[in-house]
Amino acid sequence: MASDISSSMAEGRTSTSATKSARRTAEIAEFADAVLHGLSKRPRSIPSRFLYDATGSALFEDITRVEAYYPTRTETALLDSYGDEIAALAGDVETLVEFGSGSSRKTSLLIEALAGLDTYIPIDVSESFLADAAKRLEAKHPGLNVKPHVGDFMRTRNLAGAPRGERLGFFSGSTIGNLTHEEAKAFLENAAEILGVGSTFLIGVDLKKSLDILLPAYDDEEGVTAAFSLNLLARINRELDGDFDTTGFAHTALYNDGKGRIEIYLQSLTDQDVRVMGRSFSFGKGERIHTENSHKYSVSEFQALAQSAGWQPVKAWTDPADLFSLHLLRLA
Ligand code: AVJ
Repeated sequence: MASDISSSMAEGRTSTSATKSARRTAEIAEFADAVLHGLSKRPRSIPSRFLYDATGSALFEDITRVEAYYPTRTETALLDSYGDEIAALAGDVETLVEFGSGSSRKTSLLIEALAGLDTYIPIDVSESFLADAAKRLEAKHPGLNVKPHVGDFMRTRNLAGAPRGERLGFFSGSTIGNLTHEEAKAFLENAAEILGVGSTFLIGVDLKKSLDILLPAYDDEEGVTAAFSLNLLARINRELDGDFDTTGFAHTALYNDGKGRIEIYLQSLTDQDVRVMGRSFSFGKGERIHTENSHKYSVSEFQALAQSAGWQPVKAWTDPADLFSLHLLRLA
């Protein structure tokens, strides 16, 4: 099909091995640009999406099983408790569109609650994650059409060739917390474009809370989060010919009250020089690289943000300890 071939060049449902290796080369070039630029400017920062290579994504999966990391199990419990009510409010959903291929456990709970669902479209930049997710969900939900869409959901404008149907979007895990308020608004506007008028959108959003709970969730005693952060330096060493001493930097998490977010840094433990792609970077002791933000919202703050992007709040659910929220929105 001609439309499949053309859409697979930049984004689409299938790709050849030539397309895959071209994509890989482009990915490394983009990583190189971001790292060289990010280490040269002050304050130093590298965009958080680069934390999620195959190793980083596997380490993030480990984080979701750490006791101190409450978001995943709390959101799963909310879906388990309120899936039927969410499905009833969303109406006759035919197509579920997931932004990021997500954890199949949470997606399965939602799929089970949506009685009339016939198509599931996960959108993700990683073709291999998509293939895995598709296989698992197809096996678990016989009769469900799974149509993975390879692409960056911040840039995808439409799902070429995908069935129209009544659509429900799903963006779980408070991944939206990685984005600044401005970026989150742009994401919600783009999702409105993709999903279309009449659709609904279910979003998991982490709540503001006591630092006694928040800080350990981003700096667990087992060191899983530290390993996840430090993998960024290991990735630079692997892909960009870097010589970071990964024991010379420490994972640091703090809460920025003004911005309502956890900020994650890698902090140099000594004065040291590091080489990346033949360029040298000097770090003073205590100097840091900003690697990730995790924004927290009250229910009303998130509803106001959604409204500013054209979405109407339908209902929000929270757990008894007020750790996490699920928001159902509608596009009128
Ligand atoms: C993947 C963005 C949802 O913010 O909780 C967790 C990322 N980083 N621990 C979060 C993360 C370190 C996570 N999100």
